[in-house]
Amino acid sequence: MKSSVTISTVKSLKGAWIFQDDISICIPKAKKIGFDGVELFTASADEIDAKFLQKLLSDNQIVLSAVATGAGKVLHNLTLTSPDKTVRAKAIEFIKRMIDFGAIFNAPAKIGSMQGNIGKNNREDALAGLTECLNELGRYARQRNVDLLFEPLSHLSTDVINTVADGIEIIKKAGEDNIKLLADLFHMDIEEMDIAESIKKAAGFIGYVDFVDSDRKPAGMGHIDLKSAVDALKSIGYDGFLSAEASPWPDSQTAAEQTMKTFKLLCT
Ligand SMILES: [Mn+2]
Repeated sequence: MKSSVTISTVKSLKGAWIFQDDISICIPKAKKIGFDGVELFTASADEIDAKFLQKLLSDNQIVLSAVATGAGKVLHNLTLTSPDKTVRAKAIEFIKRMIDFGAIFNAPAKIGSMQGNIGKNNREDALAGLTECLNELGRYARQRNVDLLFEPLSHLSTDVINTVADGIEIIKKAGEDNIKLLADLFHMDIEEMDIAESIKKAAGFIGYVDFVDSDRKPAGMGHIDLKSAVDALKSIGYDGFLSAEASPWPDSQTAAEQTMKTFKLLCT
């Protein structure tokens, strides 16, 4: 398994990112602590110059593990379950640009909060629309030789897809085998009966793991049984990234170091 750490370049937002600053500052820090990769949350796909990022990555001998698409919702109000067809089309375009950007670095795009919320709209229509969007985006990603990551979120964040089982079901319906499940341990702690059992049932589907503890604390600073989760990942032969998508608690540097300590203890 490989380690990664989240970097947000959007200073106006508060969220579960270990680092929140310019990539020229954060990437060397991530390398120094020992991470194999960095995950980026940016306002849009054209915020960062790809050549600049390429140079930073190669100078620091570190890779881009994934790109997040959540800014499409939080900054631009776009979701894949909007009843408004124009909004859905814009959401798809936003994600396609992120797929393009990630693909330069062989990094998949993450779809989490872009699934939106159904609220009082028709659930069947919303899920059918989401399935269609995932199919289109999965095919788009495949043409660029990258996976697409779909993430169930807890009911505190969405009423669309909350559990690993429902995530697998919609991925199967979308019908593209490069669409992988993103297992976020924070969301799973809220929604799953037994995190390790759910991981085992998701064998073959998991393409990325958000490595985080309860209440979005850095791994090792909460009450999730991370050892049993990691052992379950080992048992299904998972060899992808464990990405620290956690609060910078008590501060970025400590959160990053604590995550790395936990990663080394459990995963190597
Ligand atoms: Mn997540």
